[in-house]
Amino acid sequence: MEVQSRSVTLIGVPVEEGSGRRGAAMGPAALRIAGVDQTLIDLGHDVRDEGDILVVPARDLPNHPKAHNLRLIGAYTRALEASTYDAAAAGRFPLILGGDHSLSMGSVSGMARYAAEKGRPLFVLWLDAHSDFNSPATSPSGNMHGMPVAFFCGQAEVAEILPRDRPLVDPRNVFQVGIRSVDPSERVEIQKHGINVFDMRSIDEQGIAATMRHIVSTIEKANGLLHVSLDVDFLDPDIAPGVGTTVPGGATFREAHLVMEMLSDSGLVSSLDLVELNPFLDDRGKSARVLVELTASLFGRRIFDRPTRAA
Ligand code: EXY
Ligand code: MN
Ligand code: MN
Ligand code: MN
Repeated sequence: MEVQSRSVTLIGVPVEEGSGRRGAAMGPAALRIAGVDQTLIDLGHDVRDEGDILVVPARDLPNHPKAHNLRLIGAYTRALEASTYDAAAAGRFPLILGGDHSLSMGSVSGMARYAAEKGRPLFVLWLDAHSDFNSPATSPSGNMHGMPVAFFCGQAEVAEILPRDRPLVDPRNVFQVGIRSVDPSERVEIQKHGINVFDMRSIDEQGIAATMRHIVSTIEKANGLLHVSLDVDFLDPDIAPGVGTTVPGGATFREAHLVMEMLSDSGLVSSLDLVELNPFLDDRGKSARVLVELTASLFGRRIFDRPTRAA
């Protein structure tokens, strides 16, 4: 299959205050050092790097005991919502270099606004050990990187970070793959709201290829756009130790690549987050390199071209 050349905008988001520990702010730098831009250029894409988003805490937001650093996370959310939307509206592919997972409140909201303007449904593929469906009311930690899915589905309102009438993501359009660490209240909420969960047991039983075929065909039938959010802890800690929330039993190197290769073939993906990379915890750049390799697979790198299947 011929790889379509894309215009890609890199947006660095050095946020770590959603995670409750230091280090993820170095993520964008590590991904650049691992060569994310040149890798995409070598694959034939047009790459523009916007540099890092820098914000000051939003003074109109309250301090909140159960949503730590709300004023700062709120400011990042607003700025990234706008940058992501602007890149997509300019016909470019927003590639977000994180930063902790709270940034997806902004990137997904920006894509939801773009999709709504296009009259197409937005789907989200959440590749993560965690379901990230807490709200300030349910969170055991108060860390906002555990809240983005609830936020962009309209279930984690705490103060007006974004306009309340903004386009939301339908929870039934969210696919979570690789899940293996869910809080008791999240378990209730994700089932109540109809999130599609493919936990690690389901991947063990069905295989990742069948899982991805199902997801891709669902999105194709709906003529949807797809945002992919890749949390480092989706991967097994053996291949990606550079993250603050490792959980054993994650996706293997080949499972993760097959996800990206099948997504690449589908042509459905319109935006990507690379999140939770903590270079301070990494092993000689290993996790940053894996993320860049996976991005290359999503953008068309192949071992061999596949024969075109007969219709
Ligand atoms: N569920 C836990 C919490 O809300 O505190 C842990 C969340 C970890 C989130 C990481 C980014 O995926
Ligand atoms: Mn996450
Ligand atoms: Mn996670
Ligand atoms: Mn609810």
